[in-house]
Amino acid sequence: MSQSFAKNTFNKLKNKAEKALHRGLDQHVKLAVTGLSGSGKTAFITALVKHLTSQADDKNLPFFNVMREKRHIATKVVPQQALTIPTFAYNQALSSLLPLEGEPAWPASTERINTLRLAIKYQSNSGLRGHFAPQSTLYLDIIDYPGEWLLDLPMLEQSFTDWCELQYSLLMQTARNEKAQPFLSALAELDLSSSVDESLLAEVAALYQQLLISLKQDTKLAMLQPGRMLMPGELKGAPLLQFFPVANVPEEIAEGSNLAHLKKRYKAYVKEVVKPFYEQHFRHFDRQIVLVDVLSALNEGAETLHEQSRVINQLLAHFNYGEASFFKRLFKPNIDKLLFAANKSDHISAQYHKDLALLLDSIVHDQSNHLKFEGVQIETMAMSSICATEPRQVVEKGQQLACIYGKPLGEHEWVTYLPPQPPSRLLNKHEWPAQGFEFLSFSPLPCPDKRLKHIRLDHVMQYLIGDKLT
Ligand SMILES: Nc1nc2c(ncn2[C@@H]2O[C@H](COP(=O)(O)OP(=O)(O)O)[C@@H](O)[C@H]2O)c(=O)[nH]1
Ligand SMILES: [Mg+2]
Repeated sequence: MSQSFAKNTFNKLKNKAEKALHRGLDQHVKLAVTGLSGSGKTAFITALVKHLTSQADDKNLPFFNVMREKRHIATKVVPQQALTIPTFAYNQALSSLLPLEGEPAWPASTERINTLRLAIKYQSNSGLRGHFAPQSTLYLDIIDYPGEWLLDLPMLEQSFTDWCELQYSLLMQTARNEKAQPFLSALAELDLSSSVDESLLAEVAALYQQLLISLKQDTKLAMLQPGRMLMPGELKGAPLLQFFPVANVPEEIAEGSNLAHLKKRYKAYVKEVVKPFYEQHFRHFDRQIVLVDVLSALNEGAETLHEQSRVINQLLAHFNYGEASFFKRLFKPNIDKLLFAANKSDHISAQYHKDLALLLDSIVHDQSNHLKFEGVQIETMAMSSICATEPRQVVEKGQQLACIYGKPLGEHEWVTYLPPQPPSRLLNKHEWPAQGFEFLSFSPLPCPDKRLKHIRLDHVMQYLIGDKLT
């Protein structure tokens, strides 16, 4: 009697302890997803959620250990904790890719930060957790934010004068100069030292904004600041956004002048837009994936690819956690794993995926070495969140050609197409092939079985969160 009483109590206690332990062992990870607009953030998050919530098995995700080891129990979307950030429109995105009727289409693009929380329930496989708490839950907060915002990072360290020097000199480059003429001539007519004329400043700022937008659309150049001019969101029309770089900022700036206002707005932008983003969001991220549309950059040419490379390296320099790092002192970021993914690898044949990964690797190589030294893990991969093509072997003149089959974006005919081989390292201008590169974009494939296909999304998952699911 007394023995069974003791046993009972013991079991109760054990139960309680398990529950407490269980709670204690639930983990939270903030995974940030970024990349320039069009790099595939929406598609990536949609695919991530779809594969985890309804295609989560070892056949579909063999390189994701929790799947291969059959320890995944179930994943579902749960209410997010951040109440001020819009929720990622998962159902909307999915129904565009898997419509009940009609043709599938890529989800509409979003330009704001948004978030979604997943609860991943799994069986622990080791040690303490495995023994006491057979089931654990990983709460994964996925945060989607425009890469354009990240590009404002260097502004935190630049005075208005520094910023002008850099940005104005960029406008003198051949790639930008012609497009910049309307802005530059309006600027030439603006008397910077006369007393402020807000509507005039707004007009010139609008020309500068148009310039940034057209550079982005037509050239895919990446060094475009301020980033919020490209994605104003709720700041649309705010005076805070109405500034632009000028040539030769004098040391003495007359109070109340046009120039004084530009400087004031620049400072306000840095303080009230750039800084809060890092304080409220960025420094709380645990893991970061940066999606890079390498193939589109190759399509644009050497200049665009080199600029993307410079931008990535500038970014990485800011991730540098060395003691002396300005960034570290200011924000103490948490990110301990960083993944650069060359996305949309379904646009090329499987035999070239390696080249694509090597190319991205050669872009991040120098800076990544510094980061690794500081204990940040950094990796590059070629992947595709949502496969829009199928491989096709074609024999031509006795030769096997690895082609892809799909429906080019905006067209009605399906094509079998032999994509070019991407270079496996950053080529300089002289090495660039005369005919350039042409990689096609495709519409999403119809999926009668309601299952999305991916390329190496399981590797990506393993790298980003695999260690949290052991
Ligand atoms: N083939 C292919 N195309 C993709 C993939 N991900 C994105 N895309 C294409 O890139 C476009 C932009 O993607 P989106 O996710 O909206 O980019 P975001 O602006 O970064 O959110 C899509 O409309 C697709 O055309 C992918 O995995 N494979
Ligand atoms: Mg998006």
